[in-house]
Amino acid sequence: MLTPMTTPAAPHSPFAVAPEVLQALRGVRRVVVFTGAGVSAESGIPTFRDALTGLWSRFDPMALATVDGFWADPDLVWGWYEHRRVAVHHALPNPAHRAIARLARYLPDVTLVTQNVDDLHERAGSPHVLHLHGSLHHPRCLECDTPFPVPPDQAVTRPADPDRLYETVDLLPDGRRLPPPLCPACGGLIRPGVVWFGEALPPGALETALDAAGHCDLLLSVGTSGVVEPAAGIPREAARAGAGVLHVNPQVLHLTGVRQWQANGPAGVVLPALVDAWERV
Ligand code: BJW
Repeated sequence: MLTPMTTPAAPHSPFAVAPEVLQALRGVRRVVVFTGAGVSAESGIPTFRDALTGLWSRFDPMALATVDGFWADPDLVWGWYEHRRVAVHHALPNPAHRAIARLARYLPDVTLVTQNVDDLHERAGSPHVLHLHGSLHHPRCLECDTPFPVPPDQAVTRPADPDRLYETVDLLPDGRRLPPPLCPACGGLIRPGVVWFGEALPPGALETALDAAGHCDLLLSVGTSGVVEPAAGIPREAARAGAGVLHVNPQVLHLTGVRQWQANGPAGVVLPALVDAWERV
């Protein structure tokens, strides 16, 4: 039976968790939390596909988020990602990240799987985060995969002095083109540590996430459009295995299948209320 819950969250009021959702939370032990860009939206980090504010409404994903785009214009791509990496460093975890970290403190088995390339779950206190799409904070060599450590709070570019690994630069408000540093091991271009379109996910990450989804009682899907494969298969796998799936999203989703619910509102409002209610059931 489809049980939609579409109670809107009024600004500045606690979110009312629907009785059928509370019922679904009762007795749950194994939980997968699956997050997307929406969980970080209230930290000021743009999503990808929201109309007007999403990154892909302003930037071309084929030019910026593919290996071919990087080969075509490495300075454009490196500069864009350095701008985003430093912006994330200055952002703070929001109540949604903190509520998810709190969940793991009283439920026996919580697996946190994120599509996000920021580190806000970790900074909110979640100790083990499975990053399906890599991380802005771990650039590496395009050719030999050697990690290339960077300062967290400053953008870097190729140095004029060949004895140095990089030089730090000030960013302009809208970003700027920056030649990527070169790998000290092989001389290859340093690339962002994220997963671009057409690239494989980090080894073992998808398998671990699918295994957790296939053995959970409930999957909480937070702030994702669910259009990017193979990540979108994770909630599907939980549903296939008989778990309940609860979607947290301000947009009303068109759900099909049994034991699917939605809580419509910003994650930073819905999740603290949900976790409060969960602690009491
Ligand atoms: C809120 C909120 C608030 C707002 N609170 N919520 C099958 C069919 C069709 C295509 C494919 C397929 N299989 C593979 C593909 C191709 C492709 C793909 O999926 N394309 C589709 C888009 C058409 N997939 C790939 O290429 C993947 N690789 C692959 O399949 O490789 C195969 C292979 C195997 C072996 C060897 C070699 C290759 C890789 C996908 C990589 C995705 N990368 C990106 C960019 C990362 C780097 C960067 O940051 O720049 O990852 S794309 C982008 O989308 C990013 C995200 O992680 C990902 C998902 O987006 P997300 O998180 O769902 O964000 P949005 O913006 O879409 O949604 C936000 C949601 O939040 C909305 O619903 C809002 O309403 C909501 N929201 N405010 C709660 N306050």
